[in-house]
Amino acid sequence: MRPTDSSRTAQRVCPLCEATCGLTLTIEGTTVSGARGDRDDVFSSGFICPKGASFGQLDADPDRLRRPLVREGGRLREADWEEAFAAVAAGLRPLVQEHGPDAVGVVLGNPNVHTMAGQLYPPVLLSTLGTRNLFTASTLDQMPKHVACGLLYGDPFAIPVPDLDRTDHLLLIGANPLESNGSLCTAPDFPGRLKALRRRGGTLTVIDPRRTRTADLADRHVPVRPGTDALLLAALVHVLYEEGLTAPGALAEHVEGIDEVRRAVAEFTPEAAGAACDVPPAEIRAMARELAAAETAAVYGRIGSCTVAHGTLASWLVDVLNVLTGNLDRPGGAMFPLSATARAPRPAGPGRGFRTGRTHSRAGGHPEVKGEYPIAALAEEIDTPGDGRIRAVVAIAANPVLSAPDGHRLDRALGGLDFMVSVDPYLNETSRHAHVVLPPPPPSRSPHFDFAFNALAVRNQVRYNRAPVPTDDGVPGESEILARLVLAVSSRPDVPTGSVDAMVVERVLGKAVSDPLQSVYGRDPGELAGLLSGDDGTERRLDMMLRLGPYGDGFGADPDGLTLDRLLDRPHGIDLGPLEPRVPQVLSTRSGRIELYPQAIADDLPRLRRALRDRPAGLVLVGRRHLRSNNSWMHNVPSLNGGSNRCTLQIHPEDAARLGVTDGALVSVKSDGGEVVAPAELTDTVRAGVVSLPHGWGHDRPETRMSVAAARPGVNSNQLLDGSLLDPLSGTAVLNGVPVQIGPAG
Ligand SMILES: Nc1nc2c(c(=O)[nH]1)N[C@H]1C(S)=C(S)[C@@H](COP(=O)(O)OP(=O)(O)OC[C@H]3O[C@@H](n4cnc5c(=O)[nH]c(N)nc54)[C@H](O)[C@@H]3O)O[C@H]1N2
Ligand SMILES: Nc1nc2c(c(=O)[nH]1)N[C@H]1C(S)=C(S)[C@@H](COP(=O)(O)OP(=O)(O)OC[C@H]3O[C@@H](n4cnc5c(=O)[nH]c(N)nc54)[C@H](O)[C@@H]3O)O[C@H]1N2
Ligand code: SF4
Ligand SMILES: [Mo]
Repeated sequence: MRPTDSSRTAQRVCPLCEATCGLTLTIEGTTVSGARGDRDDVFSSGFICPKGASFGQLDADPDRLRRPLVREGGRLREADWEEAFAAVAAGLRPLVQEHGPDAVGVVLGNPNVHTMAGQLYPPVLLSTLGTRNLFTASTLDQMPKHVACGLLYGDPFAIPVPDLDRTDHLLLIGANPLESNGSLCTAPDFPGRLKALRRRGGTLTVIDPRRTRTADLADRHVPVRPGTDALLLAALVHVLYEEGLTAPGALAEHVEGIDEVRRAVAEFTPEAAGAACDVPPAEIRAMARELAAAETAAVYGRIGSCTVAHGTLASWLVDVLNVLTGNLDRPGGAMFPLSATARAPRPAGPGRGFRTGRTHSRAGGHPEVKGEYPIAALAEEIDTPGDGRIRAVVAIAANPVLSAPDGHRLDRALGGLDFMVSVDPYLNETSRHAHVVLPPPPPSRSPHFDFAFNALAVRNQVRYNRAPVPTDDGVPGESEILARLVLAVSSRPDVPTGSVDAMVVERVLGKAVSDPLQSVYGRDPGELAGLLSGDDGTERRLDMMLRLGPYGDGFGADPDGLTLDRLLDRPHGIDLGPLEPRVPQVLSTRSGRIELYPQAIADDLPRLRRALRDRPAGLVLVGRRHLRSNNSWMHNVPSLNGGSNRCTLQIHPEDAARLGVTDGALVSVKSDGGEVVAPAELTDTVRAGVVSLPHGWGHDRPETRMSVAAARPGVNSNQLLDGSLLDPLSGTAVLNGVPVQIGPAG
């Protein structure tokens, strides 16, 4: 649509992936008619991808729910908001009263990290409910990284990111930022930044069983056998010790366990590991030498190194390599971002450390990790009879029927619940089971601040956007929806919504003024609360976090410091500078040092040693992402759906010839967990022995309302998994490197 006289523009950071690009939206009335990259954005400088460009279409999708749905006589019907919240209270409260808080399972999906509401309210909901049954997308994703960093640095959120713009050598493992635009490494225009690395004479190595578009940019592409990265990385560590290439440098005084790691990797010679990973020993040695020789280097692992059987070990080894080569915490290496809403830095010293397994799940006995149980175990917690069974589910921005293993079992389990509420804009494979669906307004009607991704960004910066378009009268924003959900499960459902934010403000400020390390120590929390700026509770909480944060004004202590009002004056954001060294202050291990060889890791290493020897025969499955897609929920946008964004089984021509599979023919993919049928796509971009199917498809269930997606449903790759394969240290589902059999369908 062409801009007209009546059109205006507004800034809005894109919530559709971790790159957090600043967009300039064109708005006609209340409709977003266009989106382009914001050239003045302090971080993204005008970059945009096809998903960001489709912001308007996604925002105005006619299938989006605009009113709540309430189940009556087995069917969902539209209802008003008061009725919907009353139904939630009536559904949940008696169950909690009769069976206790653990009868409610809370399921949090990926978009929660992309909304303000999803970051601010679920913690309050969980503490109000008091349930131990929390399941999130983290155990389909980055939980191994949290565990590895928790053990190494004492804080599961202290995740170093590659210093992309300054590094001389990037070793990238199981990530495809040319399609995903990056993950646990927030960098708008990741592709451009990789090209810039090459232009300034730097080198890129990509480890991936597929020759991805990212691999095409690399100096070296290593088509590893799926699921064996931990072996390969252990061999790289082995070579560093064997050839005297370890050089932790200034970091050494802050590290313990360097000698123990040497002994731990003794068995992982390039010869032994190379045979298991299908990487020639000479190439492993060359990779280790390149890493050690680079002026600066960063090792970075993502989905392909996390959602595998040794995900936590691989994530640990990534950081071990960064430490041993002296690249952790130095410019050009792997560094800890410092976001504007982080806790203000404190003096170095011993901390509380990190541990898992404080509780165990009822049916499967899985240890808690970061207060969560594996989402692969959600179905069994619902469908295994007995005391403490989950009888109700609160799902916020989650579609586990497609994104987690064994959707058929979960589908049945959700269908048998006493009560379920979904906060979701779509009636999809998961929300169709809800008794109440509460739809948040589209992104144009929501304010935006990146609590999660600023802490993972390759440059410190901060941006805030008010909602570009106001919500209609009487239509709550997602913050209000979640606050009212908190009240619905609390003992005081009738108090005003704003009391949830007021309670959080009171608690946080109360803690801050009694902390001698805070600039507000000794002040009156009531006085501080009165100083908060903002139009609503969400904004006042943001103002509070900014002012208490590392760049904040400390409520007047630093008159030049950051406040919400200052940020509002800068619609394109504020640059806070390049990443800076943060060791030892960032550490909160019990020793106050980097604990390079934690006991939990030592205890899991025998499993990796066994993997040197037992190499499964046959084909294995890996996933893939497509640029114009996002997990399970963007197949309903016409401009993104179609073309090469298809649910096909990619197979190498040699494997295809051996199995009698032809291009386009339907093939059966079978595994221990199940079977799906998909069209074959012959391509030598997957290595021989490996097949690839994308996830998030399978939009063929009844009683959903996603008409575009349903017209090209694809199949659910996670139906090949039964949920029993997990990385034991993190509870993360094994989604890659799954043994499968392929044959003609029929
Ligand atoms: N086989 C395989 N499976 C995978 C993966 C893989 O690589 N391979 N990847 C895994 C990963 S990394 C992840 S993160 C998970 C993701 O899995 P999920 O966390 O289930 O996330 P999505 O599939 O993105 O579904 C998001 C849901 O949120 C809704 N939604 C969208 N926007 C909003 C919003 O603003 N507010 C609210 N309340 N809801 C919203 C959507 O309609 C949808 O129902 O999938 C995992 N599954
Ligand atoms: N366009 C788009 N962007 C997205 C998403 C999306 O669905 N679509 N999802 C978002 C989410 S939730 C996340 S978490 C991020 C993920 O971001 P990335 O981690 O970059 O995810 P992928 O693109 O799936 O890349 C994973 C790569 O690992 C490879 N791989 C598979 N198994 C192995 C293995 O055993 N070893 C190695 N070394 N490699 C392996 C796969 O071939 C694939 O190329 O992307 C985010 N951005
Ligand atoms: S790269 Fe990610 S954040 Fe940037 S426009 Fe595309 S989807 Fe949005
Ligand atoms: Mo993810």
